[in-house]
Amino acid sequence: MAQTLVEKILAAHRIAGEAVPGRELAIRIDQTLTQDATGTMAYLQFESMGLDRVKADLAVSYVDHNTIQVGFENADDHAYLKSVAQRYGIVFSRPGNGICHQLHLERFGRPGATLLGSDSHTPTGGGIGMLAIGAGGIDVAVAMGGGPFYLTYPKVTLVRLTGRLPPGVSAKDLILRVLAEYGTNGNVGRVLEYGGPGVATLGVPARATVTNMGAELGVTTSVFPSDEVTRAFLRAQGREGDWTAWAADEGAVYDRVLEVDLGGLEPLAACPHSPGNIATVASLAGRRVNQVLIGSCTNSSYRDLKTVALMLRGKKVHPDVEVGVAPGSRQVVEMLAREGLLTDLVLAGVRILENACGFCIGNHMSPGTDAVSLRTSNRNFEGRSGTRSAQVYLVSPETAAAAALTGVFTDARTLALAEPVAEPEAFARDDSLFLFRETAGRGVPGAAIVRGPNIGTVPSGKPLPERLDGVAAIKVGDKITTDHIMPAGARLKYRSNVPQYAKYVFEPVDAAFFANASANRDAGLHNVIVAGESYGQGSSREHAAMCPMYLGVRAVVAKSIERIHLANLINFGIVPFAFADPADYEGVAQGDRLAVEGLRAAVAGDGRAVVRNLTRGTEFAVAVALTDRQRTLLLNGGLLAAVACGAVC
Ligand code: MIC
Ligand code: SF4
Repeated sequence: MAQTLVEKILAAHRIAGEAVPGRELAIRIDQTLTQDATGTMAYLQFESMGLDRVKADLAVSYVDHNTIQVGFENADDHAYLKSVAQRYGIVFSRPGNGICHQLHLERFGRPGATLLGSDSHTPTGGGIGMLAIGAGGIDVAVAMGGGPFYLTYPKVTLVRLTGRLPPGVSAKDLILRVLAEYGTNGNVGRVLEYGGPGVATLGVPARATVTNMGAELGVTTSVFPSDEVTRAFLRAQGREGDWTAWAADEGAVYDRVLEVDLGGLEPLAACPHSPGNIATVASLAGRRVNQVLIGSCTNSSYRDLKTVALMLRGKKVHPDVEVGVAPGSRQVVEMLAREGLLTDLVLAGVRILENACGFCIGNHMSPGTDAVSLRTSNRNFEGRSGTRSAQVYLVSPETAAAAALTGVFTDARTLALAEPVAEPEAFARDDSLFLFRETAGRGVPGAAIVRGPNIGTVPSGKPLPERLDGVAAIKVGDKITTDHIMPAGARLKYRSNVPQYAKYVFEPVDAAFFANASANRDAGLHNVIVAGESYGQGSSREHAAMCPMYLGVRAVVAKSIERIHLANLINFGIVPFAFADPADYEGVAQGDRLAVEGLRAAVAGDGRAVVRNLTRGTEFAVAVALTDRQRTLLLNGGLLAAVACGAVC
């Protein structure tokens, strides 16, 4: 039978389970990646598994998020990550090398392979024809150790592209168009596969922009075929040997098809405060702009930044606009420098930022009060920029450059380059900031691991109690992101220290949560989180489950929960219940005393339970659909606890 590309890659990696949408499938993972903000916990968990080396074909540890180094914490993390990499056979990408997803695409990604990364934008690798998936750190630790990754067998949507992008319109406008169609919730359990004649007109970095921001849809991943364009990209990276052709069979059947004529696209923007809140730039034209930031793992390639440099060449940025450019990697910096394009940017008045996540995660370049900030990154959740009142819009590099010049939203088609920037025949290559390549996969047994005072321990979970006796410690609305649950920005440096980081759980929503939840826990009560639709959108950070677990959270009751966060909750022993009737959400208030008799029995059985609201004298039904493996994890108090007691290996 004719197969989709997704079916082919999954079939080639299947270990167990059925190829039936909705069922659980176990797959082999070829490559793993971590970044520093999730990496320290991932490696602490890997260490606790007692293995002597990594077993995946390739494991890479990147440092790109916490590079600001105010205080000792970031540097402690870097030293720990470096020493772990040496010891266990992991390639270590030093700070200064670039952003994990851009670097992985350039130097390691392989068509047809599977990649699991402890970052939600790992699907960037889909631009090169990989099946690249984001997950919590502990799932990546298991995959590094050679264990399978479990996913729900997906439904596959075909995005069929025709035509060619017009001047001034680029890949960002395509993914914003897809976001306008499908929104940021309700897409769990799907993969987007791109196909059609328009695919051949898009270079690999453009494809990667599209698969990167598939994360904002909430899909498991997105993937492009591997074709002659992919081959040319790998050749230009000196890696043609890694190329193989991958495409869907003629006549493959899809669950859904979205037709997009690239020629009919126009510049778009994701408006505050959601990547799914799409408007045309033309409809915003003339509105003032205070800040323009270009970079992040979505749009920091050579092609993107050369386009910006050429648009700014010989001109000056508007005096009322602060403009920054953060290249994606050293390769990009080197090529911009060699071609004089950095000079163009500097002379135009651009601030050149470090080739790292930087502004995207809100730990620097925060905008001023009420400022309008145009960014080429992928998320504009309220407060993520570091400034609560800022209005962040997500746009293409072309739209960003146009606003940098004019000081207002401007349709980039009016300032487009006469000739689009072509992909180079050869990229500059210097792999000297990748360490331990020679011992990759083997490691250096006995090499010392460096643990500064910022390196904490992973909290261990306790078995699920027979009965839930708790409090609705917080009630939140729809689309609560992991940035709401576990803020990054200025708090990011506490990632390796759970007791410290736990002080900021739900800080942007309810600053009293830590005190209240700690008091409940200390009084022997369980904490429960009550939430609306699409709880846990956004990042893969497992701290959004680990820190609540540390504060005694044993259950979430939500209208719906996003994929990575749901897996993280189970990995940390928190039961992810859904309201059987979403209308019951209205009948619970923050502070209500809640009880579930037979909590263990419900999890061990069909997942159905009744929650008694002791404060109001009411009750409502909840349910959780679990596989046997997930039941075992929850009953034992999470994945690490289940491994420790031998319930899973
Ligand atoms: C993000 O973009 O939100 C992050 C920071 O890269 C996260 C990972 C993290 O929280 O460390 C992600 O996307 O998974
Ligand atoms: Fe880094 Fe931003 Fe990409 Fe997350 S989305 S990996 S913070 S550049």
